[in-house]
Amino acid sequence: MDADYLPFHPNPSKPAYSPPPGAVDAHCHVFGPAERFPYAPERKYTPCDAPKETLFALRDFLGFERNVIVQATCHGKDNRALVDALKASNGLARGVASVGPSVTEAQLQELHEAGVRGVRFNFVKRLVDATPKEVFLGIADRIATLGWHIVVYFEAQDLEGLIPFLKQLPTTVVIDHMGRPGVAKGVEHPDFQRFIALMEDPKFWSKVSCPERLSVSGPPTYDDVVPFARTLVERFPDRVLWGTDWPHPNMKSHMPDDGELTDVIPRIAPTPALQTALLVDNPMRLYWS
Ligand code: 0GY
Repeated sequence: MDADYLPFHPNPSKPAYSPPPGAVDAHCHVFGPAERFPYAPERKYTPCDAPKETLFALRDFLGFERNVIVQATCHGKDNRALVDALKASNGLARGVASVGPSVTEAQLQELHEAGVRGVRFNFVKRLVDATPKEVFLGIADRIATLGWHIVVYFEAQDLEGLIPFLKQLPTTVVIDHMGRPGVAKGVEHPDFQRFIALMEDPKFWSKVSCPERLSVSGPPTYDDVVPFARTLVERFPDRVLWGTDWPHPNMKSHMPDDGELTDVIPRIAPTPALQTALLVDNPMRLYWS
């Protein structure tokens, strides 16, 4: 299978916004190279290779100092490309892995030593076949003892049914991409208000990321996504994270310019204090303490 989505932007622009010293890109991926780290047979899409060297160069170019690299579904539960990138990062990257119930204690320990601090549970039906909740709960209990947290990815229409499960999880729970709100509905819509109500529970964190996936108005400014992210940043300043989502897997509509994405930050976090919380203090507390 050849790559079936757009390649990442070959030449992102330099952002006008300068992230504060120590800023973390807390949601990004590495893919392949396929000849060394083959894609999972069960994958739902095939990415183009997005190697660690390119990620680290982008980090420096955009003005970030660290990365949190998240295992994406195209690599399944084979975390070797992730571990390889973490080991090459000189301590400047942490990871979120994907594991199954058969993972051994030794394997979890090895992931921890490489810099993994969380697991990802994916509920997006176009990306994965469903995993029984009991399986996730079993994994959750095991990783909780390592001090890890859980990253969950779901779409807005599935939140209501997931709430009892999410409340049951024994660790901090980080929700990808604001729970993927339908931005045309507006911030006041009951769907996003349900998400905000969940966030009132201090065990939940949100990534205020991925305007490129959520926007109807589109690039370069992604205006319709800004009020959603800004609402979360202002209301829950100590429990929000930001990431580029490079290399933007599975994007078919357009490929974002990572410089333009970085320039959205001061619009969703309008003060230096909010920017430092979002980009430095929060990710450092969750991934490096
Ligand atoms: C993202 C978003 C997507 C893909 C994945 O694991 C994945 O394959 O998360 C998506 O298609 O929305 O965060 O990378």
